[in-house]
Amino acid sequence: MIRPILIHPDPRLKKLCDPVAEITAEVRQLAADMLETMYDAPGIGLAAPQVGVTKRVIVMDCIKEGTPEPMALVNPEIIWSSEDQTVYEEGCLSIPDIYNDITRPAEVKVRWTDLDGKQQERQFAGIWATCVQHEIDHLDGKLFIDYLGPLKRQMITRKMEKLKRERARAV
Ligand code: K1U
Ligand code: ZN
Repeated sequence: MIRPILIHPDPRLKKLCDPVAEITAEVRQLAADMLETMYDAPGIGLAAPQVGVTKRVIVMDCIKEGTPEPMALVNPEIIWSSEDQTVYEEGCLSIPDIYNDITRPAEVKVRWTDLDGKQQERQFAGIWATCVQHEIDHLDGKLFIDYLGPLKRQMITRKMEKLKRERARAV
């Protein structure tokens, strides 16, 4: 099921999400719905708070062409970050049509629980590293615009408020 994506500003996007205690059918369904929502948007990642669920679940697939590589990560944690930094022009499905260069560690090692309840670890590089950091930030109530200066952030927030007013009027 495709779930509606929350648009900034929304208090649910600012919350610290709760760890998942157990992999249940509900968690598996949430991950499946999030992947469907992400592919439909389209996007390369999605975090549970973006669909209004304040649980530590993210999904990603950064393969743009070729065989898809869907991933669902429960309780993801960054356990190592490279000294090397990289700049990527990030977007966010909760901040439509806004893109900005963001600097982050070029590589990260992440530990998470998969949908079978098994612990996994993997080192991410390139767009996968940028995306996993962007998604884990969502679980901590942080958006990519929080890395920008206050004036730019305020300008974007006002644009999004206007977009939300227009969308509300259109229904
Ligand atoms: O979390 C999100 O809001 C999803 C976001 C993930 C992301 C994008 C870029 C850098 C870091 C994290 C998106 O997927 S925005 C849409 C996007 O990047 C895209 C859409 C279609 C094709 C390719 C990329
Ligand atoms: Zn985002």
